[in-house]
Amino acid sequence: MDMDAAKARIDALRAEVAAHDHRYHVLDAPSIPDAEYDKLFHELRALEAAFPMYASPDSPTQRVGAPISGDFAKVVHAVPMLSLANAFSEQDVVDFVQRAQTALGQTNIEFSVEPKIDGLAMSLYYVDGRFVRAATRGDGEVGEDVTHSVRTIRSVPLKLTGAPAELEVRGEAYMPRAGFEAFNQRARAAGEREFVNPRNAAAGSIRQQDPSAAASRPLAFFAYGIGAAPDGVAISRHSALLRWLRELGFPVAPEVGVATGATGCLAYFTEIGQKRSSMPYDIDGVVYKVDRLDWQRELGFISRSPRWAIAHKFPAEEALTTLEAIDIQVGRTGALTPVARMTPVFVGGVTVTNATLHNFDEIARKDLRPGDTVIVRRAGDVIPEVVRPLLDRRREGAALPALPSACPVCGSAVERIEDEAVIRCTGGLVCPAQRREALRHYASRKALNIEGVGDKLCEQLVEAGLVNSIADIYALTMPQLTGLDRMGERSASSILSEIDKSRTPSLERFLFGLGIRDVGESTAKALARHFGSFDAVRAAALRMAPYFATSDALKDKALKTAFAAEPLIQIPDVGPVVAQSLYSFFSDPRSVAIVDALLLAVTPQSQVPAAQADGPLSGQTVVLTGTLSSMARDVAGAHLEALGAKVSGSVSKKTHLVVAGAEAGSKLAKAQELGIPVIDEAGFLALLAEHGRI
Ligand code: D41
Repeated sequence: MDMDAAKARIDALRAEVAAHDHRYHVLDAPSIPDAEYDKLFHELRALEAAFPMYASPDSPTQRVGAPISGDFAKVVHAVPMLSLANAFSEQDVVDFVQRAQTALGQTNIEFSVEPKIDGLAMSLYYVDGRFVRAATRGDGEVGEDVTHSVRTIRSVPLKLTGAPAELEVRGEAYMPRAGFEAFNQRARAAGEREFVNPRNAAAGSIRQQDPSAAASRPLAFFAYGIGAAPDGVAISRHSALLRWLRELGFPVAPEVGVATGATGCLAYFTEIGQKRSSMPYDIDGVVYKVDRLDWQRELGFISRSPRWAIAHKFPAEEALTTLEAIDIQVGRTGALTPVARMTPVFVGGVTVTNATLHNFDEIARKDLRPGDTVIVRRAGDVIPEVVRPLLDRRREGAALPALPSACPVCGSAVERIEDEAVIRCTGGLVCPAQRREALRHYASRKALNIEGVGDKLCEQLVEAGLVNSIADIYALTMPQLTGLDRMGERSASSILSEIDKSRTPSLERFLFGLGIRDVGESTAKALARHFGSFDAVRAAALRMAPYFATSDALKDKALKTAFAAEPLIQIPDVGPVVAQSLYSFFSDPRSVAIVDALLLAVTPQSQVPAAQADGPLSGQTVVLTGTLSSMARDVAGAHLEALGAKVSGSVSKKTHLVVAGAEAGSKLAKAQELGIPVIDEAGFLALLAEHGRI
């Protein structure tokens, strides 16, 4: 870079950094993520180092910490409040530990390890055990007097017993997450400004002029150190100092501990990282401090950071990137889901390129337009989210995407159901996207678990026209498969054998695999357990016809009562929504055709339904004998058990009912002898029908 270009860039960066400083520290309303700010700051510092002729005392790099807003009285810190150097990688930590150990001529030294609270550094000053003043850290030398707000923080002790004559306690004021949520909810309800995160909420609250306003904000405090060493207190370790502060009545983060060497510090980092999302306050890393105070003194500090401490930061959870496009994905049920396509960006420890935008209302609510610079967030293992656009970086002419008027894949009309945010393709299985998704779902691990039939193959099969409905995969042949791109004989034959293996699935996997709307894994399982056979599920679903014949049939009192007594509705997971979805599926000729074709190739395994404690046949013992032409004996038994009956193999005085099929022999004779009621197959089917089993 030539000198002129450097000068221009330095000036631009100074102006930009200064503007962000103002927004962050004075207005408590940052407009870019911290990591983005750090990048600008570092670029500026690097340029200033490379071009020292442009050094200036006015540069934001010459000031550490926050500017003084002028609204508050200034407080000069008797002992400057140092800043913490940062470590961003394991190597940085290893280097830090190595440097300290080499300087001290020691190995395996101990560190006080602490969560790094994402709050506001503060100094609390006590005289004769009385709280007299609180100041923000400010630039480390001079802070602001915020005694009036800090006095309202309930976890700050106002009176100490057994304290030295003078004591300055340092720590972080913060807003617990729960308090932050509640606070923002109230602000929203009152039409007031919400804060972007707990840190800014804490900063904004502390810098409130009106202490009663500060008092209504749920702030808290954790101590992490002291100013000058107090008189008459003999403490030789930082960990002991924290204990002493706790005994004096100061809150200290419960996660603090002691670790040995780089290995111990890194283990602590991992441990806290795992706890992070469940902790009640935001943290942005951990802090390691040489535990022995005499060693701290020996190490001293460089510029404004102690050589004996370092902050190990978690990877940034927010970053800026460009929203390149908003694509539309068509799901298995036809739902059109907008997806953000972004310039790849490293955030929260992974590279993010796509993020679901859920639905079109969400795009409008967030005002996201292709071309926008956006903030992307990814916390812990949470799915990435597009938080918001930076409006001041919006290109002219950027427009909200139009609502799709047709399916982007098959061109079919779309529908939007009232009160639902989703727009759906009406193409059903005409739509290749829905066909592909149906197949992918059917073959997926939790459904039929057909190994080798993944995303890519499903796409190829549908594209090549080999599979139009899931039933078609059972008709696939070797030549068809080997005709596909990149498909050798070996993989083709292993896929065919995997498909073959899926011909006798459990009932629950089969039901789940059909992809019936609103029938997830657990509902499928509940249906399978309750009904025991596919036919029974289908029959129960078809019994729903009268209730969904018109959209307000269920407003009829009598129908509503009958509905509540339906076998399907007895399942805990199943209410009107699932019932309607099941009915729609089993009454739609398109899905019926697929199911019937599928049942020629696949035999879902019937299972013994879980006995119903309060079924219509509860307490009755039933004996099955002879041959039934309409179903296997175990299925018949399963139906009876589902109705609460106990199925027994032998007739006795305790038998309540005998079902006698063709060619029944001695059991039938015995029942007649004992005068026990006997029904034939037709009677049995009528009984099952009466109770909604078929
Ligand atoms: O929890 C924190 N945010 C925290 C901040 C902590 N646990 N320890 C800290 N220790 C220091 C030194 C080592 C310099 C006394 C700190 C900070 N400083 C700090 N907070 C803001 C600037 C510096």
